[in-house]
Amino acid sequence: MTQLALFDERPAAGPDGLRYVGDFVSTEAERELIAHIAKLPLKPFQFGAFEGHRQVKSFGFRYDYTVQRLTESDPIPDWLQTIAREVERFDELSEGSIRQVLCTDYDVGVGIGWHRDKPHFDKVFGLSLASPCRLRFRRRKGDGWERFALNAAPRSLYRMEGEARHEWEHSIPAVERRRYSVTFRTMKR
Ligand SMILES: O=C(O)CCC(=O)C(=O)O
Repeated sequence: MTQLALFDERPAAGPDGLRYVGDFVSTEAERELIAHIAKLPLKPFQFGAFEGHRQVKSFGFRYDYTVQRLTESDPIPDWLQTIAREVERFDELSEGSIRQVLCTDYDVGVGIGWHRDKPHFDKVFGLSLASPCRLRFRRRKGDGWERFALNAAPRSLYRMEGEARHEWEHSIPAVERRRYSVTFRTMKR
């Protein structure tokens, strides 16, 4: 499923631990993934008493903000296992390292605010589908912020580990066209 990379490197001046590759999946695989995601019982992201505008479905585990802990979710289905194995090979991880998968549907005008992923997870990979987004990064520097942004093209994959994952926050401003993403996470030992 992996295609010839447009580039596969730490983007110039980007945070350490950020890796990006274009055309990680083919247009056909992208269509199939979107068709699968569209059939999922997606629900608005629950943040305690608040609801986000993006629609999500977790597999493997999900973080429950009400009880503030990780809870088990439905097992990762075969169609996501296949792509999870591709992601593991891309980052030379052992098979089965990815134990959490999150499918997200961002309607037009929806984004995600500044955050770091929960500490229970280790490496984080994001597959972008259907439309591009601006993946923004920031970390404290003196009284201000050090900033970086990456244009994540449809079918591309990014990886966050090390500083990009633990020191920098990331966010996505409101998307102009409907975007789907599949987030793959390994677990902290
Ligand atoms: O859609 C994406 O690529 C980012 C998702 C994300 O940051 C998250 O769900 O925590």
